[in-house]
Amino acid sequence: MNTRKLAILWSVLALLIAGCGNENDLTENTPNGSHGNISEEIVSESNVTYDVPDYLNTDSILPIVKDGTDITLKVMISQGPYYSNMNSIREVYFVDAYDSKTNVKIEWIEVPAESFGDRFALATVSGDLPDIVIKAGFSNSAQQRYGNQGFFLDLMKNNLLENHAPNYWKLAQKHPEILAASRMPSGEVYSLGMVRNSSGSLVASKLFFNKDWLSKLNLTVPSTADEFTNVLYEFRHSDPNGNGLNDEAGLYIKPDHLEMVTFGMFGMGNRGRNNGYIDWDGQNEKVRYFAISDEYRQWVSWVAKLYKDGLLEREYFDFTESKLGSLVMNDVCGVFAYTNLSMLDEQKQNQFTYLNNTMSGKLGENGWFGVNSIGSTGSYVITSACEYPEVALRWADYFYTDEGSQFFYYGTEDVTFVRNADGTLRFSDMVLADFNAGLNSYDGSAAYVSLYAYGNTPTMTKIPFNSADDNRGISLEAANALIADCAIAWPSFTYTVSEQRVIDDTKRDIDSYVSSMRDSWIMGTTDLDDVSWQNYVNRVASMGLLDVLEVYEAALQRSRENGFKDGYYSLDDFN
Ligand SMILES: [Ca+2]
Repeated sequence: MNTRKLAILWSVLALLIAGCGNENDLTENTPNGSHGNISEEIVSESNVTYDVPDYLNTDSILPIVKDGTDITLKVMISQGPYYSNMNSIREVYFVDAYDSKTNVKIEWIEVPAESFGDRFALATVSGDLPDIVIKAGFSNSAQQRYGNQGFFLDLMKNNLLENHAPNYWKLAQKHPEILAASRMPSGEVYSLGMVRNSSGSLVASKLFFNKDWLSKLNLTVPSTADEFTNVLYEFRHSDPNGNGLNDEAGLYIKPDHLEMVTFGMFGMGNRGRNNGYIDWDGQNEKVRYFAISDEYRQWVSWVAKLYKDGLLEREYFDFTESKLGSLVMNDVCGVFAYTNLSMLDEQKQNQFTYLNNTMSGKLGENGWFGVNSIGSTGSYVITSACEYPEVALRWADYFYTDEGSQFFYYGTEDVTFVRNADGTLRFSDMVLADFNAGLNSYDGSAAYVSLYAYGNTPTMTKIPFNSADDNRGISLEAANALIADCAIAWPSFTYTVSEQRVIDDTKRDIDSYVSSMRDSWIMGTTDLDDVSWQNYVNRVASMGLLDVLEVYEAALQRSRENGFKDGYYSLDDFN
């Protein structure tokens, strides 16, 4: 492994690059703040007067603080795979290079992801809080708890977020889901999240079809539920791989992906997947728990029949990505759904095509359940110990610009990455040397450039800067074809403490009962007859469903107050 050599090289390069400066202003907003030594006042466009600490550089987006300023921030990072194997996080190109760009020194506190929760809890007790926490993925309820205890800084206070994270703020104005996802019921925002502003990352599940098999059997990509069932039947029974054996598999699909790609044609899951079986009942204008709807009963009986007829693989409950990969490589799998095609080599990927539109059901219902929200939270938190919150916010805000996004994911052009003729980016041969020599995985090699591996970063997923597998090739084409049929997804909402209790207890129990009934109906261990169904509906009601719905009504109402509007995505939003 050449990583030590790389690390030395990085530090030499960082010195060289530091001299180049970075004058490209990507925002019209002027940074400003309310902390530290006040030397001047700036009036913003909205005529709000605010104070700017004298150490902040206000002439350009970088450096963050003026030359000669001595500011150190303590950043606690939750290290997943790849990073925890390194001798030091400084082996990552980003780390020293960004220090040079910002004039801000970072003292890294490296904590393995497995022990992060305990380690951070200890820091709150010992009073030794870092200034910033990155990649920890704090849940909304954890944010609320630490926020209420005074450990996390409220970024809405003194308009910190608007003034010192102008690029994040601009995205949040364009996509109100961002604040709807992160704003607490009492108004605080404790974290920045990953902004999913690409169709590839929004469409969480894509459905793929073997082109050769379709053409051999004279079939087209399905547009209705019946056509889909027929494709499954013909693939299973008409020897599309042409070996004379009835060896073709039925649909082999992860259970949650089966729901993501088929609920829509049964008229369910019309606000994305972030809130489980909760969606919007447009007719009655209220939230709905659709797992007790007639539509859900029809869906369960359809799946049970696929299972009984062998059109759904018996082992789909125990889905693994590697098994799917091997079924496809052995040419016995003609249809599957997944986030992307990374488990296949490029030649195999090119054998697959995708839906042109979402499939429709008997009454013409369509839509897609497998949709993520643009807004998420928990990737970047500033603690109450931070003396320079405006610096800390600007440190992350850069990653929500095009230029900063490119730097975050890929580093520096002609050093860590090169630009392809079509405008996409790829890591340089030097970065991928270990990968090409078979000594490291692609992601493992990329982790020596960026903090991105395993996600949870304060970034956006805009193309071409984020080129995760979802954002490339046929997976991206499949997402682009569906995105206009996808309703804007509700984010994971925030709850009051008492509402959270209903979600954690009542809803969890209901969901768990619902899953067990679903599985026993699909496998045929319980008959899905009127008596069984009515008992199930009654049981869900008796477990406290009305309380759950009430919580969602309140949460949805708050998200609307934060600007969330129903609508559909448009591909143009992301180009
Ligand atoms: Ca065959």
